[in-house]
Amino acid sequence: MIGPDTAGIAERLGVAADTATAIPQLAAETGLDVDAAYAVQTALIQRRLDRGERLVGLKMGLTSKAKMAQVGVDEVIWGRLTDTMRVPDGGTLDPSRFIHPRVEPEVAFLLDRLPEPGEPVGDFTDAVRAVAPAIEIIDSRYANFSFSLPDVIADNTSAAAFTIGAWSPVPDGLDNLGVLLEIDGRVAQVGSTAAILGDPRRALDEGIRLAGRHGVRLREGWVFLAGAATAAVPLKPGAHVRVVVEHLGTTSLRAAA
Ligand code: OOG
Ligand code: MG
Repeated sequence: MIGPDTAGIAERLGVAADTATAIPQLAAETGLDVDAAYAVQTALIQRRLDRGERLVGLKMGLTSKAKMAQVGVDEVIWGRLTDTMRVPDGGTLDPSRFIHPRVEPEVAFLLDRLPEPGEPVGDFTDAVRAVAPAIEIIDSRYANFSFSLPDVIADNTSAAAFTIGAWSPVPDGLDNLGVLLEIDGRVAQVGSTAAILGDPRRALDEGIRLAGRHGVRLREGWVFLAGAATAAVPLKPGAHVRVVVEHLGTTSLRAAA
């Protein structure tokens, strides 16, 4: 039997993102399983690299129960970040570039030298140079933000944009820091970094392991988003978004009106 048309599916998802036009789910119809979905994601990212974008990091998805429940998928997933997805801290982003963007509070790691494939991470402070509060903007290319596990993997785990606050040295503990997502000065979500796999440091182990299965190695100097600590909130035109992570500080962005 001939497998799913990886290049064709990546093209459909790429055009959906480029034109901010939602498409129907496609995994069931094309027979996409998890492995084939990561192959589509690779082709989708290659399409960006071919037009000059650079790979700058990795993001985890569905590392918290709140996120799993919100989208009805309960497996940890990972996706890729490119340079054009980064919005400066305090910067403005044009929400009309997206279909139905949502924002979520995250913790970012700046990666240092990582162990060889198959070796344990060992000391977290050897693997991570610095940590920061972050905002991820997600935008499913599927209508109604509705997808299956292979659908969301193929769609680069809904990655759209991200903002990172000032980097801090790695603190002693990261496992129980308060997290706040504010929209226009009002609290939209509250949580704790404990929601991220019990401890966001665990997300790095998972990222190394899961990406390694598909031949992807994390690189020194890359950014790593550990996954959202709370459910995501729609990003409306004109909104001011601020994330606070206890001890790590804040980061913000504005959606153009
Ligand atoms: C999938 C991406 C999930 C996270 O932090 O959990 C994610 C989605 O919710 O569309 O980025
Ligand atoms: Mg996220």
